[in-house]
Amino acid sequence: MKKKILGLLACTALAASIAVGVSAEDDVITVGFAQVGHESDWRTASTKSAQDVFSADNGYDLQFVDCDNDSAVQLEAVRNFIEQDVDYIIIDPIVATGWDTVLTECEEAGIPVIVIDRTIDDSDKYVAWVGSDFLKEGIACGEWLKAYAEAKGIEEINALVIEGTNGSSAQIGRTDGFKQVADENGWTILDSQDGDFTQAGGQEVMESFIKSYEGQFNVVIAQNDNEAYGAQDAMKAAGISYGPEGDVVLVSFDGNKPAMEALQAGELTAVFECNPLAAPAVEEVIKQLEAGETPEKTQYITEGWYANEDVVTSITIDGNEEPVTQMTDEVLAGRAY
Ligand code: GYE
Repeated sequence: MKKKILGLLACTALAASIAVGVSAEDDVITVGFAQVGHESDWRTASTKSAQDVFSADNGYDLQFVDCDNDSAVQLEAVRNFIEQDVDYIIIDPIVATGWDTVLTECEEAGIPVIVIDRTIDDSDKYVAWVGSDFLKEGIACGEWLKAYAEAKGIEEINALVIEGTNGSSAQIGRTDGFKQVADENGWTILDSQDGDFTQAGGQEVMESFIKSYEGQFNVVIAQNDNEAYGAQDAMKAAGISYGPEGDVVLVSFDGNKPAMEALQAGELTAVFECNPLAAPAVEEVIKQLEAGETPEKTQYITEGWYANEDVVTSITIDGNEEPVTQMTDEVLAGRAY
């Protein structure tokens, strides 16, 4: 329970002699992490990143709860952390709303909350958020598709969207960002359904899309890699070709290594990265708090845009030109996750 002995450690020789009597265990920082679940490769990488950073060797006691995509379980996990009087609470919010009451309880208990990855949209009672700009990811996808369609002579866009878990900020941002560009360009979004960020969900949604819209669509937007794998299976089974050589443009978000390999192999047309390695930035926040400093409240992790071909090499978002990187052996070799 570091926060309770911080004052002592900061003091005089007398305090130092008291601190000598404090066992090594008391220096350990206890961190409770209410993780979304284990639905995707991205999530596995996020969990591993937190376990690596908040390890016993690094001086932490990580209390990890896999909330299995259940908001009630996640609220309960946070309340249990309060009960245990942990030093810090990390929340990756399954959904963006419904947080103010429990965050008020954390505040009253004097436990700083750090939000990671997905955002909380109905409360500001947390010290920092570290994650990705999901709206920008959706816009990037749309801007890339616009440039790609122009370069390839694709005149009409009839898109199907396999959404992530509805109500999560990742789903909301990616949906809104893509829709914004679709509306600007008069594209048709034939349908948009929740695949829950899982491979099974992606496959199920794609199978039902094929039943309803076979022959009518030329773009499938999967809001994460795993849903894209499910969509591939469904399209393969129905004899529908996809990827840069196929009839359907298939894109995903996240860009974990298997997806980047699939991208290079022509099984995906483009990938909009979302970086799961936020834990080092969260540790920085904790170090700043330990030092009595005030961390930046909103911290974005950098990410990039990738394609199988080099027909589109950059896109412009909010007036800024951003590169689109062609997936090659070299780029693949440099990927950290
Ligand atoms: O895209 C998906 C995961 O919140 C950004 O959650 C994250 C999303 C990610 O299940 O794969």
